[in-house]
Amino acid sequence: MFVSQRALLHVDMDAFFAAVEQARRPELRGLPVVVGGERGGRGVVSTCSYEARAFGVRTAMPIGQAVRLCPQAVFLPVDMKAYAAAHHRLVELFRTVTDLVEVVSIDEARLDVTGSRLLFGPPRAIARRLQEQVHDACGLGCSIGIGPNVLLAKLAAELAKPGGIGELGEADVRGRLRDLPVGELHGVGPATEERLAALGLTTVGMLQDVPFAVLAAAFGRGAHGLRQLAFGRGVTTLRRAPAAPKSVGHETTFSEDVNDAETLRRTLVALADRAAADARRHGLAPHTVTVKVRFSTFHTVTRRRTSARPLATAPAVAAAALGLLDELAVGARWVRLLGVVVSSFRHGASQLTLDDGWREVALAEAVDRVHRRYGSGALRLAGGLGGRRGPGAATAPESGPGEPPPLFARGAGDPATARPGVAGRGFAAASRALPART
Ligand code: TTP
Ligand code: MG
Ligand code: MG
Repeated sequence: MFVSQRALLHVDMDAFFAAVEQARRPELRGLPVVVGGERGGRGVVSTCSYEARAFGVRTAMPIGQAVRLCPQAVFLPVDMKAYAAAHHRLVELFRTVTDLVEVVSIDEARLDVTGSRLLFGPPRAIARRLQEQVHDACGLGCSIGIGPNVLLAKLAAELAKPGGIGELGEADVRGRLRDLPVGELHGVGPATEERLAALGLTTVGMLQDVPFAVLAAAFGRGAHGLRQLAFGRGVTTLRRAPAAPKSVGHETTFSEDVNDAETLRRTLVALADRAAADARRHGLAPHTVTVKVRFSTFHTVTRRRTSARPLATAPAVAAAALGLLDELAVGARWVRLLGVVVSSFRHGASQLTLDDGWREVALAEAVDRVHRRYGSGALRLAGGLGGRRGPGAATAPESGPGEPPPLFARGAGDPATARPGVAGRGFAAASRALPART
């Protein structure tokens, strides 16, 4: 009989970007490799091989400092195309173990192997096999954590770095976990760590034992979350990617009919912007754009165009939509409704980073993030509505969420500071080096 407890694997690649460089250039294996920019450049370290870490080089460190610490290191620019390709190969491999795979970041994934045990044996055996497969297929090393929930599995992976397999179960919560520094808990950021230290709480055990009232006095509503972390309680079910939609679109019914070409064009660009953003949120890149025009007579016409190349960005969708509007020769007729739909999704948007257009995609994704955080009026395409909404902006309902995974995993959110979107340690500084995140 198998125990019914959930078995999750957390896979995190070792020195991911640097390892991809070493895998494709065998002469770099065993050498200190720093990824983030050329020697003499002004960037920061994205990551470095463990050989470079031995010299004190770390993620988010200015390249100049890395050069001083380890002058003999090989300094390489970020090649996102190569890392994204490796990421896709890895995810495919993970899916051969279980179809319950949650991609956490470019180098991290969670696998629910609860049901795979009958076929592949105990979680540790599955993890060992997976490490071998990752090595054989991609020439990369990874660390794997096994746990009953995402928190313990991730922590186990971190403790097993590099190259190991670790396991943390319920029994460890009152055992091994107690001696760990609080900062090891995913979700306790540096600020919280400092505030805990001010209370004299430096280990997980101390955080378990401190009277709740003390914690509540210092952290208010964050106290509960901290206590949960201290006892290794985390989510046990993985987020599956939502089913991909066949099309996404937006339409506007004008509060008063419009026959002014400029207003129509600006409205269309705004609609294209939103449709493109929705597609990207689903990780999809459309090949087809459809424009719908309903006249004041209620007569409705549509026109569509399919392009061989994916329309990965809002400007590409907008250009196609404007072309279609021209073809529809609306002329001086009064228009009641305008709509843009994108469809024919063939590739994930993240795969588009493999094309030349990936910088543009990255920029568009950054704009999406600003929209999500500050509202859709925060940034607009030039040529869009210029901050003013079209006359009567009655738009179709937003398509569902389903955000693509972040490039790098972040903390589970710092429950004590509870600021959504605050990046994990070292993230903000290092991410500046990456066009994808700026
Ligand atoms: P990590 O998994 O945090 O680091 P790593 O894989 O390089 O090393 P480790 O063995 O400790 O897991 O991040 C994955 C990749 O994301 C990393 O190779 C480079 C990139 N990255 C940045 O570019 N900037 C950052 O601030 C972080 C954290 C990661
Ligand atoms: Mg990693
Ligand atoms: Mg990682």
